[in-house]
Amino acid sequence: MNQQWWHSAVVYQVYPRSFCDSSGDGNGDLKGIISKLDYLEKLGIDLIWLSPVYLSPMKDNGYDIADYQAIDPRFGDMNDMRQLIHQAKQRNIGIMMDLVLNHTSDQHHWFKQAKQSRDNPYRDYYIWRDQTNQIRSIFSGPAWQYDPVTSQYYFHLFADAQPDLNWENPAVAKEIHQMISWWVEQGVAGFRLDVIDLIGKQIDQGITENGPRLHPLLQQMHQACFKGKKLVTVGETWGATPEIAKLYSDPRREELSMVFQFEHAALDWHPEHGKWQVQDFDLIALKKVLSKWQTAFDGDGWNALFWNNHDLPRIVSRWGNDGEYREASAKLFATLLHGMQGTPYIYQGEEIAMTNVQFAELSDYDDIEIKNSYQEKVVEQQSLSHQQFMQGVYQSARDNARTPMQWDNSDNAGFSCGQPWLKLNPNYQQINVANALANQHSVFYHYQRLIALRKSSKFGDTLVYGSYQLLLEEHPHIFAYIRQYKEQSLLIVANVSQQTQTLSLDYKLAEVVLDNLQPEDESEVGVDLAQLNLAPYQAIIYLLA
Ligand code: TEU
Repeated sequence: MNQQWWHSAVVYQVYPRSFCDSSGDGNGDLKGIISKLDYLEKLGIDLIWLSPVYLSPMKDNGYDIADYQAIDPRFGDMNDMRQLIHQAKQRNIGIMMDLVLNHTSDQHHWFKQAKQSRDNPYRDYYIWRDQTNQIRSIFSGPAWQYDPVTSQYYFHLFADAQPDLNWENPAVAKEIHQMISWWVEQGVAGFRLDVIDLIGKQIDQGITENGPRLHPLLQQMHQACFKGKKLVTVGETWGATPEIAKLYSDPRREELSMVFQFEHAALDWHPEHGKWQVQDFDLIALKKVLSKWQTAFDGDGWNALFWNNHDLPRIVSRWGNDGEYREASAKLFATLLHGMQGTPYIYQGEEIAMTNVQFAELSDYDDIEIKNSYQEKVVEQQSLSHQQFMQGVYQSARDNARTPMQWDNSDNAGFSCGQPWLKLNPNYQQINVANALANQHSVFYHYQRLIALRKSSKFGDTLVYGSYQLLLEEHPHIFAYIRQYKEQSLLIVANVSQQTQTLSLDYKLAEVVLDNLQPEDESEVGVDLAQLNLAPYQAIIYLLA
């Protein structure tokens, strides 16, 4: 395989509004992020994926962009952005910008112009029709909004305040390429491309995802913006199968470095109610999906590994145990992910095992997806009761990931000295960065060790490039696999349950590399893999003889 610098990188996602507020207006900001760079350097990450900080009316927290080349005043200004890029670079951390290219805000000057008349030069930057079709918005309701000024409908796959760009129009591609190249000149290290699998759509044929124009458009973008530059790019692709993922990330095709696939992330969603009514966790199914992705590429692509992001519930609450075994289960999921082949992504707060939140009132929540879905499912269709929906919110809503970062046990968890834009999780008194840093056995230091292992001369090659082989495929509680590179084999074995599990593995042990329950204890060297006892949520990396 052709080795790339980003193969061994670890990415940390910052959701700026909730990370750290330096100004006291209740919104996180760029200066706040700068003040935490030492913390991120200590964790050991290489890249920050910065969720959108551009000028935005914040209908969807910045995923509705009004100006791609201006910073929203809530977050600071372009000088702060330059400072962030510079200060991060001094710590060998690169900044990945979030490119939202499927749509803009309705406050973008292109859309304001486009709305004025049918013959406005910007009209064709967006998608207008006299008649609608059956396509639905991902945020509920029809994907069409009637505009009385020009008596036509415009198309929006997300909120009506997020009109879709018309990628059929070459002028759109040209403007976007110029904008991306401008960010490259500012010294960013790469990009995350929001819902990129939607840009090749053919609306009149009812095709939104994976449309015929998608890959040609990405190849053009690569030629115009990425080629020959030291950049990393990751696409958000909800509809990717391994075959589709190869189209994006096979280096010979010159499109993207890698994509996020979501097969595992939607594994427990209900066929009809989706995330609002989740089904039981099925470890065998999870192993099957992740193992399929681990073995799918063989050099023709690369995995982006993640449990969490700003759209997903916290992994420790979702499939771990956020009560008695919060720390153990958080470390277990960290071990499983960082033991795999691909580039790991950590979402802010994951490294201290922040949990989901349960606010009493719907009005305590901010997310447009929650509000629109409530309107559709509870108010209009009455297919879920208020209680059922709130249960869904507690399990899967996006705001679970968006409560402010918990830095210490002072007011507002040290996130802000003002009124935070979204309520905090009340558990910040116990779960916070200050506590984590003070305890050598904390989840934070487990992440730090995992990152260090990936970069170590002893195990790095195996963790980054080793082949993957799943063991005990049908075991309902054990997730175990082997990574092998040249002469070295690592066994990663985890007990994803609250009971002790005993198992027998036909391998000889050389060394305990990392044990989530006893990080510094070497006394296990005498362990017999033929008779292995794993405590609840124990996860161990062994070097095999
Ligand atoms: O997310 C895409 C997306 O489809 C999610 O909204 C997802 O469908 C939803 O959480 C599942 O119920 C991206 C961004 O990550 C998200 O924050 C934005 O809201 C969305 O695009 C629109 O830009």
